[in-house]
Amino acid sequence: MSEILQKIASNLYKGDREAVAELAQEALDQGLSPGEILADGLMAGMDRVGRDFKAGDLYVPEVLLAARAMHAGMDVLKPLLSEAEVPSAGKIVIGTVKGDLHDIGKNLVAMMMEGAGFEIVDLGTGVPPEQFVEAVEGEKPDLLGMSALLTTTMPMMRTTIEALEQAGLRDRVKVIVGGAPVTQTWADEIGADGFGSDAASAVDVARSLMG
Ligand code: B12
Repeated sequence: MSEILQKIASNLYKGDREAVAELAQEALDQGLSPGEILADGLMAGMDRVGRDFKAGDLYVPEVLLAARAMHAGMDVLKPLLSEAEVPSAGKIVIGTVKGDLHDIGKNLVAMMMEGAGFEIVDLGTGVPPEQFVEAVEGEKPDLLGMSALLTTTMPMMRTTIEALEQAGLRDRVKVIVGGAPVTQTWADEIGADGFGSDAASAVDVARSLMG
């Protein structure tokens, strides 16, 4: 892998957002594609952050700094990703469920989906079922993505799916779910259409549901 991509990954890991933004621009100037910089620079760095965080070698403040650096790199790539890569892969409304304020994973999923050509409507965090329903009605997305990081907020996913059913909108949208405590078994149990254990598999699932 090229040296500059490794530098992007290691500066993202360190949470140095200025360096990540500058290096992303430099990589573009060297002729690397935005997709390559995203996958082998930014995501590679974030994967390492995720692994070390799981192992207890990194703590929350470091994860937040790395996420900020990821955003800085994405800001450089975003305009190019949206015009250069796949035209429009589909539209997704995404949010973290009511009662839950965790958004690092959801933001990563949204960024990866955007990189893969999806149009994103991000409702943010603490999104109540009725707001998801309203967005499905108004935005007419192909997919609805819900994130939950707390075992106490996971049931909100089921409540939201039920609210979609009650509003007569369930057949209009494919529902995908994710977040650290969420599993395929849970997704099946609540009647979701798909589950993604990380941002890359979220994109794969979204693509396969789009046919
Ligand atoms: C960072 C963090 C916080 C930050 C959140 C900052 C932010 N802006 O998000 C802060 C400090 C604010 C926080 C607060 C709390 N937290 Co917290 N937090 C975490 C921590 C350390 C990391 C979560 C994270 O960002 N991971 C990194 C991302 C990249 O991973 P991810 O979220 O899993 O996302 C990936 C996948 O799951 C998937 N994915 C995620 N969403 C989606 C959506 C879709 C559609 C798809 C397909 C895929 C997908 O793709 C993502 C990218 O790969 C976890 C510990 C852990 N190991 O998970 C605890 C953790 C989730 N928190 C926990 C708790 C208890 C809390 C608090 C209640 C603490 C308190 N007493 O106040 C509050 C709750 C606040 C609230 N109401 O939400 C517990 C939950 C326990 C449980 N089983 O319910 C955990 C597990 C810590 C622990 N071991 O106790 N937290």
